[in-house]
Amino acid sequence: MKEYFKSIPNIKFEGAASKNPFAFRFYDAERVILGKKMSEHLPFAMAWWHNLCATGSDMFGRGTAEKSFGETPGTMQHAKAKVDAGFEFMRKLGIQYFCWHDVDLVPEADDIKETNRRLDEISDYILTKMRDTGIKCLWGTANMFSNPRFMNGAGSSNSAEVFAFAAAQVKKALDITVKLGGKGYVFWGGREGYETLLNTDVALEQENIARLMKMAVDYGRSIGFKGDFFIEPKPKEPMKHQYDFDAATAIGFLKAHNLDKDFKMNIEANHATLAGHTFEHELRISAINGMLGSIDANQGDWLLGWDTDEFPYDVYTATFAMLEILRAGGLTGGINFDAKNRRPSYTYEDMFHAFILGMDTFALGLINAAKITEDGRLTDFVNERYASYHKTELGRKIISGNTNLRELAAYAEKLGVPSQPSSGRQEMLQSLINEILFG
Ligand code: XLS
Ligand code: NI
Ligand code: NI
Repeated sequence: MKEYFKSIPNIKFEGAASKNPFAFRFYDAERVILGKKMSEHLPFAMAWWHNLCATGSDMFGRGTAEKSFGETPGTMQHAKAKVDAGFEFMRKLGIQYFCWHDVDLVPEADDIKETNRRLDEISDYILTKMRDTGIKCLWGTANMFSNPRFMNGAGSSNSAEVFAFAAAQVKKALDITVKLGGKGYVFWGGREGYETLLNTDVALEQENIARLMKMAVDYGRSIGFKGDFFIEPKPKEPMKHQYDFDAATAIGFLKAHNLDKDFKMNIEANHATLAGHTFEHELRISAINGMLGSIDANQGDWLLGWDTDEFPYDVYTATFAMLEILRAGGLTGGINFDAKNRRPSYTYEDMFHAFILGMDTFALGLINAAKITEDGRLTDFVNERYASYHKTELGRKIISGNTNLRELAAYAEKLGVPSQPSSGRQEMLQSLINEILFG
């Protein structure tokens, strides 16, 4: 069997003092933290598109990275070489899962029947690799944003024929997800939005997206898909207004259309910041609604207003994200590196450096989040801050729903003025975090 990344060894944990660039300093798969192995807390996944397909091309220039893997792009030989290279890559890093779009796996043909035949062929091949390595499918999805037919969206297209093609792609992507034993199926509404209200029937578009999702649930369940459907919210890019703006919007949409039992959120860090939120905000909103499913791990750049999809490097953000994930009792999905190398980092070595960075950053996040959890002072502070709802008769009446405006108004009048709420102590708490992390 051809080895694609010959110069790169299996990446092992060597500890913080290691100077080896091809080793983990913090990610130690077997280390037990809060009763679970790091590898169970951190079900890492490789994104087929960024890692095996993207060459670093952008609006201003063509690719810098060579991803032909010795075959001609656009052929099934190339598709198979990507499978071989991808599995070697994941095995060398100890990555347990992968995620894909239909058109990442095979070149799209002019005729959908031929594309589907290619998907059957490649998924047979992927299955043999999965059996050999034990690596699993985290989720699959249909790319309903690259082909020009989706210029106005997929479920939200103005064209019923395009809607039918979207349905056909979702059906096939679900077939392949089930065949590969995927834990989830993702809807990222790439072009499900609009540019101008002047030409858009927003109500019909949103209802049609819900119809497509409902059909996906019905079909998926009918072929034995037991996993979660995920919505991956994003506020903009490529469209000006995207309907799944953020977690709160997507959750409201799912509830309005009775889809909330089958769907959870797939939260992407860079999408959170594009929506004007922190990553941890989106995780918290999902978790408190019982819908924290999976994450797309990456980070944006505060100076750039788009989805730069950088590998996670910011340890504070990873710490607060892992704190939310621990509080929620873990993810039903996993941690998919929807991230790409910077364009000038174009070699095979850089692909490994990027994953080492991302995996070590999340390992640090987990280690730190466990320390904050075990320390307990943060939780105690928050509990104490809301004590008036738990420790007084008035508070208990309010949160159990056993009072009304008349009774509360009478209470307020008797009181005259409320006592001062306690200080938020933000700066003290930030110092506390630094003490736990670096003390
Ligand atoms: C794009 C999205 C996309 C989804 C999968 O911004 O992050 O990559 O994760 O379609
Ligand atoms: Ni994503
Ligand atoms: Ni994204």
